[in-house]
Amino acid sequence: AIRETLALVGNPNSGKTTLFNALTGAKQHIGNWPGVTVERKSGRLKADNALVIQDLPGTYSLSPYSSEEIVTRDFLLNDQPDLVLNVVDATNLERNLYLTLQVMETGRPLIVALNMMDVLVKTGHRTINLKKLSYALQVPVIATTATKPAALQELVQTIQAPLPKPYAFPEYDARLESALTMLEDVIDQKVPADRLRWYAIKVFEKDPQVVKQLAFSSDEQHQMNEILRTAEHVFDDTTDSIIVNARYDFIARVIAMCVVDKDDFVMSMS
Ligand code: GDP
Ligand code: MG
Ligand code: K
Repeated sequence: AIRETLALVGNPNSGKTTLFNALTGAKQHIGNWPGVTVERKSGRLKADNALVIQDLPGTYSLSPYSSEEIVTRDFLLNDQPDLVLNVVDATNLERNLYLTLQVMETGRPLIVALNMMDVLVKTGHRTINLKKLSYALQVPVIATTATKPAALQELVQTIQAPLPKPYAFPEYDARLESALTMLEDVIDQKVPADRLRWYAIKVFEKDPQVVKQLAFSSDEQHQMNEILRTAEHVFDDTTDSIIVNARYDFIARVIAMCVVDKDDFVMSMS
């Protein structure tokens, strides 16, 4: 196999389990994640038994406030799966992309399965241009209906194809980007180079797990406080909500580029 581990991530009810079952055979390994009562399930790609698919808990975020979030982010960051398959509910694109952006912040290679396409088509209120979505995110986007496993060939082919080329990190507000660059300079000796942006964002958010892990010297602490204080002053907002807003701004630009809402169109014509 070209790669060994594929991690499945997505919001609750995005169709992750249905897709997992369709992609893997009957043979599944079920247990618990160490230390928490969160189910751990893995299987192998039916089309290639050498590829292990690790199902990760359904989650909306990669913050460190629930066991599901911690299990998912620790796996992405520390186990470094070769490829991440992000199941996105096409009928709830804005909210689902919020997790997609956070997965992209980890830097792991990524494919998006835009699921529930049958529901999107049936309701007919909205059209998503997949080519533009893929272009906007710079990752492969494959339409799926997980309840129709016979139609998953394109997804399986994409999983088996050579890794997608690395994407550029989603670029946020220029003032935020400059704060992140300054934080990267403070922490770049303490974290792996390919995860520098993830750690800079987490430090900016004052993520308690990451702050503890990085064990800053008082000099480093001082430099960081200075950067965070300046950002809060410039944005007149707290750093964690600056990041939340930056992600939603990015999502709004993506949506404007690739989504047509029929109702909006009717309104704008009248
Ligand atoms: P999970 O919480 O992400 O694991 O989601 P599930 O796989 O349990 O799916 C949630 C519900 O959506 C179930 O009733 C599935 O049968 C259904 N479902 C999943 N994918 C699709 C899809 O592509 N189309 C339709 N119509 N239903 C789906
Ligand atoms: Mg599930
Ligand atoms: K959760």
